[in-house]
Amino acid sequence: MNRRKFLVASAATSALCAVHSSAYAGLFEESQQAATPKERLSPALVEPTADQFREKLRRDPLRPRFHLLAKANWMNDPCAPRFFRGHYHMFFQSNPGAAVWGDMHWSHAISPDLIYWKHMPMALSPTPGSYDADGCFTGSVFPDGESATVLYTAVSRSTVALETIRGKGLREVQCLATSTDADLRIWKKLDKPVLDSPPPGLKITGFRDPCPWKDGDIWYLGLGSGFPHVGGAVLLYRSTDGRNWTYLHPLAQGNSPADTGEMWECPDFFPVGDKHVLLYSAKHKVHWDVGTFDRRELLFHSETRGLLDHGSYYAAKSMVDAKGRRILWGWVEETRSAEECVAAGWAGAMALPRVLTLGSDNELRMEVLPEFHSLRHNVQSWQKADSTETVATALANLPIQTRAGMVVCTFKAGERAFGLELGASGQSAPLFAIKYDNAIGKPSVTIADQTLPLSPDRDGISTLNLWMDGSVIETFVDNKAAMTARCYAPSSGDLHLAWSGETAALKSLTVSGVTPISDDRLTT
Ligand code: DQQ
Repeated sequence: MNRRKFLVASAATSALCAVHSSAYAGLFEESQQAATPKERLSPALVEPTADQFREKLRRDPLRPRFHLLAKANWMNDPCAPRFFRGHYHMFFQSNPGAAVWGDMHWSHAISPDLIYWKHMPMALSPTPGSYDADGCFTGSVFPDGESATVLYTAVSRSTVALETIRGKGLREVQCLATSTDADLRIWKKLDKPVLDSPPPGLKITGFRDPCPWKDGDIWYLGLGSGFPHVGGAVLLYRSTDGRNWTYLHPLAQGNSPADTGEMWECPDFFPVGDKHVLLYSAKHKVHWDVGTFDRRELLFHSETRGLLDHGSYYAAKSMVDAKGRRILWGWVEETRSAEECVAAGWAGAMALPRVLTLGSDNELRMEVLPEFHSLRHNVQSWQKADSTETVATALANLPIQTRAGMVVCTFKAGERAFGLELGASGQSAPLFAIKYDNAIGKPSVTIADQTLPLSPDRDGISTLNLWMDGSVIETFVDNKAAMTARCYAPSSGDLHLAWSGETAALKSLTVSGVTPISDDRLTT
C-alpha cells in the first residue's frame, strides 16, 4: 500500500468526516482495489516492533503514556468493551496500515484492571469477497450468556440499489462473530449477516453500529441511523433467538439536523437506577439523553440531555465492570492534519475510563476511574492564596514532568476574572488555559473556544480535575462537564502552572506526576 495514497484520500481525521466526505469513496477505491490485504500493509508502518519505528513512537512526547493506544498507526471507536472471565477486553477500530482512517479492523487489548493493557492479535479483519471486505466497522458485545459473541457492521462495495452509505456505493450489514478460546484470540465469523438490509421502504442516512441488549427472553437491537432532513435515529429491532430480527420503529429520533445531525452513530442504551441513558455520536460530539424506557410501547422518552464532552471525544461506548459500575469509553480524536498524523506514525487514543452515575437532577456525573489515582506520584498540595507572589512561587514549585500529570484545583468564583494556565518554559503563550470571567453572565469556565458550566457545591466551591498525558488533556469541571483537549505545542522540559487574575478565588491546588503504564508508549 502506498502511503501517499492514504494521504491524498483521507484528509479527514474522524470517521464521521470520512463517512460524509468525498475522501471516503476515494479511500476505498485506492486502498481496496489495488492490492491484496497483505500487500496493503506497508511493512515500514505495520511492523511497530521494527526498531526504528518503535523508537520514534517511544520518543514522541505528544504520544500519551497512560492512555490505551494502538500499537501504531490509526485507531478510533471503542468496540465491545467487556469484563469476561476475570479480564477486561477492549476492541477498537484500527487501520493497521497507516495513521489515517481506512481499512477498518478490530484491534484487541486485554487488561486485569482497566489501567494496564496488553495487545492481543487482531480480532477482526476484512475478509476479501465477503460482506466485510471493505471494513469491519463498530459493534458491541452480543448479550448471549457465557459465550463471547460480538455484533458488528460489515461494509462492502455494492450496487446503488443496496447501498446504505448513499452516493458512496457502500453497503452496511450487521454480522456476528464468536470466540471460543479463553483469551478471545480467535474469532469465527458467521457466514451470513444477521441483518442484511434496512427496513424496506425507509429512506435512511446510514445503517450501522449495532447495540444489542436482552430483556428476559427477548433480544433487542438499536442501530445507528437517521432520516434525511429530519434527524438522526436509533432503529429498534426485536428477536426471540438473536438471529432473526424484526424491525419495530425508531427507539428515539432527533428533529434538529443542525444540532444533532441527520445520522446518529454509535448508539449505546443502558439502565442507570430507574432511568435509561441513550448515548449517540453526531457532528463530532457525543450526546446523552436521560429518560424512561416504556417497556409497553418500546419507546425511549428523553427527559434531560446534554453533551458528554465538549472537546475531541467521540463514539462513546459503555460497559459494566467487575464491581458493577457503569464505565464509559470514548475515542480521543486528533485535531491535527492527516499529513501530521502520517508523519507521527500514530493517531487517536482511548480516553481514560470514566465512571458514569446519575445525579439527583437527572443529569450525568462522571469521574476518571478512581483506581487511576494509584498511578499518581510526587503528589504536592498547596492551600489558600495570600498574595499574587505567594501563588506564583508556590506554582513555580509544582512542575509537571514529562507531560504526564494530574491537577486538582478548587476555586470559588466571584466577581473578578481569573485563570489557570499550563505553560512551557521559554514560551510566552500558555499551552492550555482555563478561564473564569463573570462577564460571561453565567457561572462557567472557558477552555479553548468552549464554555463549560460550573456546578459548585453548597459552599460555592468548584473543582477542576485535569489529566494531562502527552498531547491529550482531559478536564472535568465539578465531575459534570468534561472537555478533552488536544495540545500539540512542542515543549521540552517541565510544564508549569500559573494563576492569573483574582488570587483569592484559588482555594487549593494539588499537582502530581502520573506513572506511565509502559516504558515505551506502546501500551504493552
Ligand atoms: N466509526 C466507524 C463507524 C462509526 C464511526 C467506522 C464513528 O462504524 O459510525 O470506523 O466514529
